[in-house]
Amino acid sequence: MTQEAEPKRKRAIVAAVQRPGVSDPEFEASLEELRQLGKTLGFEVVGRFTQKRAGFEKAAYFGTGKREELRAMRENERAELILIDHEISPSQAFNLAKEVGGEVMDRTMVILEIFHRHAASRFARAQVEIARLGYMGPRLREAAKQAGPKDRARSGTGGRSGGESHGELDRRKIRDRMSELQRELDSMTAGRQTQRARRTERQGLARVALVGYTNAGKSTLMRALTGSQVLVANKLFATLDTTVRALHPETVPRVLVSDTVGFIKNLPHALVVSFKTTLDEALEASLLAHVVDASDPGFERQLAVTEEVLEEIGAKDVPRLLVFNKIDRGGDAAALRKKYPGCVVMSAREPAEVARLSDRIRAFFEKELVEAEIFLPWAEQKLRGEIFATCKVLAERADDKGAFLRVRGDADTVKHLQQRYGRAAKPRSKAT
Ligand SMILES: Nc1nc2c(ncn2[C@@H]2O[C@H](COP(=O)(O)OP(=O)(O)OP(=O)(O)O)[C@@H](O)[C@H]2O)c(=O)[nH]1
Ligand SMILES: [Mg+2]
Repeated sequence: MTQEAEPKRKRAIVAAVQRPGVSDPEFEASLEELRQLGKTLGFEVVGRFTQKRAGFEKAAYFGTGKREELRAMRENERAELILIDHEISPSQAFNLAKEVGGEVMDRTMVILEIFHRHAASRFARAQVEIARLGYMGPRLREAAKQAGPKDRARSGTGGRSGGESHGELDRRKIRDRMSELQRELDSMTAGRQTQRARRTERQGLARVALVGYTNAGKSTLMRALTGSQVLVANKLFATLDTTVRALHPETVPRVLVSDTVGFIKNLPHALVVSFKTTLDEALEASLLAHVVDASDPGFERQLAVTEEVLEEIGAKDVPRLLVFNKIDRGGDAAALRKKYPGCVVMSAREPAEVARLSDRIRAFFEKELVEAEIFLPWAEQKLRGEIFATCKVLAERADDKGAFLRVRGDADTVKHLQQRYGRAAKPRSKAT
């Protein structure tokens, strides 16, 4: 794979076939995004190469004449890499590289490589590796097929058991490694679920998740809303893990904010699947703050892509708060407010606007709150802390059996507390 500590940046050409249904602006935006993705990987993008075509050429993506042109351009520009703005088949990639020279990376490969480099936690690394192996498997098979007879002949004399070819051996290794990683993930998921259950119990259920296209400003808002130090970077897919913090200044009950992995057009399916676990946690939120970069000319497409991915991972029905961010850089605030009623238009750089967003989030959860009375027997006083941490206590009175707390809190939390202490309050004599 591409090396980390390279003295000089690799030169790359972005290339794509424009099919009939794809408009020029859409096509341009997508190529520009691929260029950004390439830059995120540290490549120097030295050229762009396109062809209008009814469809992808079956054997090698571009038509015959165009492959010749691309080869000449690559040699001229001394480019080592061709980045293709679609996911192409293993044999297309193989054939194209053979004719054009250099290394061919398709959009999926580029995104997988970025995720691979940015994955920091054990959890994220395992998720990315599974997705990568799933992607690499068919490509190794293709390489083995192309090496064909030679590969077989070697396997006869080599020390491999059972007469396996290179291809078969690699395939088996990949399968084994994938199931090993999956087991690892499953055990980590179990741990995370317990943690999550504890957290829910301890801290209440008011959760808002920041979701949206990559680079929209989710982590910046997370920092501003919670006063925490999460990673903010002007690169794509800076965040791969879900982090959770309390909305600041803290309220009772607390509102928890989570930051999530960004979305992108044609997010490789393997990544959607493997990041579902990470996103699940966020999607248990009662509110999704969908952050959109209002200053990006392609924001509407990005908004639509995010909605599609949310639907795909089963979050279609979670209430949304649409947040148009980066308005200091550009965008038409009045038009946005008109077209998207109820949206927030803001800049994460303006503390007053962050405070307004914070108020909107609080208001959402306020509406969900209920008022109720919780009875806390004298013997259970050590649990007062939990009530005070999860609900706002409005009034308190007491009799000889215990305390009665008038609280305002999340309906589920209040019910849970009432059941827990209410039961303990009942006389035990009648119980069998
Ligand atoms: N001008 C301006 N820049 C902003 C604003 N919000 C965020 N940014 C910048 O946009 C870039 C991306 O911000 P992040 O918060 O890392 O974006 P993200 O949505 O978390 O991105 P991923 O983690 O890659 O999905 C950073 O350079 C931020 O400083 C804003 O309101 N105005
Ligand atoms: Mg981020």
